[in-house]
Amino acid sequence: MDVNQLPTTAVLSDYVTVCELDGIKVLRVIHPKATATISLFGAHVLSFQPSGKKDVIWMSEKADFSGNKAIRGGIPVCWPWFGKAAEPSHGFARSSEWTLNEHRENENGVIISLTLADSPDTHDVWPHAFHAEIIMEVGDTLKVGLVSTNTGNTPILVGGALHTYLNIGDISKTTVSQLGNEYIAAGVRHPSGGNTEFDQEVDRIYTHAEETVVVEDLGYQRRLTVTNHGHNAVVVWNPWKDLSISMGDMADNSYETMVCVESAVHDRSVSLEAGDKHILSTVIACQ
Ligand code: TA6
Repeated sequence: MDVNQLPTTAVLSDYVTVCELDGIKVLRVIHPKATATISLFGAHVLSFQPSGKKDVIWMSEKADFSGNKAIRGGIPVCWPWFGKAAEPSHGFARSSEWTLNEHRENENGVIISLTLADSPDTHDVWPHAFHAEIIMEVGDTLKVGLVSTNTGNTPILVGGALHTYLNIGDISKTTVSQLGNEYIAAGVRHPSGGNTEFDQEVDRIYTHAEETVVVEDLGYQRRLTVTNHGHNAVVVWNPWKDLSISMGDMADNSYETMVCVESAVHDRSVSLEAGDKHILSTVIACQ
């Protein structure tokens, strides 16, 4: 996606403009440290490129930007649950319209905060009062924090994931490491050597990963790191060929240049009493 080609609809500051991409409103950050695009639909980071480096975040060339379905690629915000714990899969946050709360900037980068609160629409799928905030810090690295607050009077259980799609040179020359000694796949626990390479579909929930997970990308001759907090799992996903072909919003061979490394609460195990907050975060760096 060439962010410079998108038509500008408003200028918010020296570094932040608003533009439109098909049916969605996008914040475009162009700063000496990095460029990024962030959709208000889903509070979704669409792109992040530190100055002088290749894109760090992968976006599907067939992604749907109509605002009618979740966007394939970027950093979907899966909340208030991960996966198929309830309907819709991965929660409703990634297909909700968020509100721009704040933008700030200095010589190190730009900070953008977006919020979502409960409404009659969210009560239809999840009958709870809440406030959610996504804080994105675009600079040499990309930091994304998801703050969940229980604004009701009864306890709530939340899970979710910052479902980051990383842009890599070649999946067959990529290793993800520091993943710990156990993963869950299709509901079954397996011992793990702590690394994974890819020659078939990988869809694993690593329950004991280190704080920083390393993605060694020989294709682009670079190393990406993903540092997580507030999570209880790191999910690693590559759909491989057959699943890519079956998905309408992925090109058949697109699995070759992406891998998801996700900061996740995979089991809705965060219990928030009235007024409590929880922060799930991820920091993505490129070396
Ligand atoms: O995080 C991995 C995963 O839950 C996979 O099981 C896979 O289906 C993927 O997310 C994408 O889910 P989506 O609902 O976006 O098609």
